[in-house]
Amino acid sequence: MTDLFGAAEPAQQGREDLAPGAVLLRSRALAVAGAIAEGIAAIAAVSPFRHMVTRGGFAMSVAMTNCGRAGWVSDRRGYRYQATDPETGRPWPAMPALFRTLARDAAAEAGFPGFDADVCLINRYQPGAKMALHQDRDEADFSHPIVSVSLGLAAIFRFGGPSRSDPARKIPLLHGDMVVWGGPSRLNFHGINALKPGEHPLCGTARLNLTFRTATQGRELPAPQA
Ligand code: MD3
Ligand code: FE
Repeated sequence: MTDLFGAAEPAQQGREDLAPGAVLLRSRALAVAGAIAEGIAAIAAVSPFRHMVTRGGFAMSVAMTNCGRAGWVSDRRGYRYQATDPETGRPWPAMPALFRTLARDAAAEAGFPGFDADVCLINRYQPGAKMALHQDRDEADFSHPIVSVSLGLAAIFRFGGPSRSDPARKIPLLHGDMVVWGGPSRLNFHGINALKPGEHPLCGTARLNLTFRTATQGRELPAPQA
């Protein structure tokens, strides 16, 4: 960040409780942002970013890939977690140790010790890309939080309540910010406003978002369908 006079402005740090169970950790991932970006590039070299289609057949504006024991997928049959990448027919790339540890440590700081993510969904936003208001309910057990990391261009996050019609608060998510979404906030509606164009030194014209999830709980995953 630079101020009006071009001087470097230190990124904001610290903890903010957004709602019961929802904890914003400003700049928590900043020190490892470069290593995360390298990890994402290695994952995307195996399982490339792609625009999945919804059940209704519309391509999502956000491009996605995954790493871990399973990955979140959407197609004409709906949403699910699947052990293989439908584009490659191969298992998703393994989750880097740095990713798992970062998510575990942030969750513990927010009051959720022992968080052990088995899935990391990676979202890539280019200018204009957005995510409509939704709930995350495809995971096996909502007692576990979701942990998010934002990299690159800033976005406006909309954080609502347990009902779609609840008022939504607008929160800017900046490069390096982490949020732990657990407890009573786990099923709150949320979304991302259309990304504004810009240039970021590490991520170029994009915003990257990682969401760590305990999606499978070690249970059998549905067999991939041809
Ligand atoms: C609040 N991603 O992938 S991360 C998603 O920035 C998703 O790409 C957004 O929503 C993004 O499903 C937001 C923040 C987030 C993730 C899960 C939540 C917020 C949440 C679950 C419950 C409440
Ligand atoms: Fe979500």
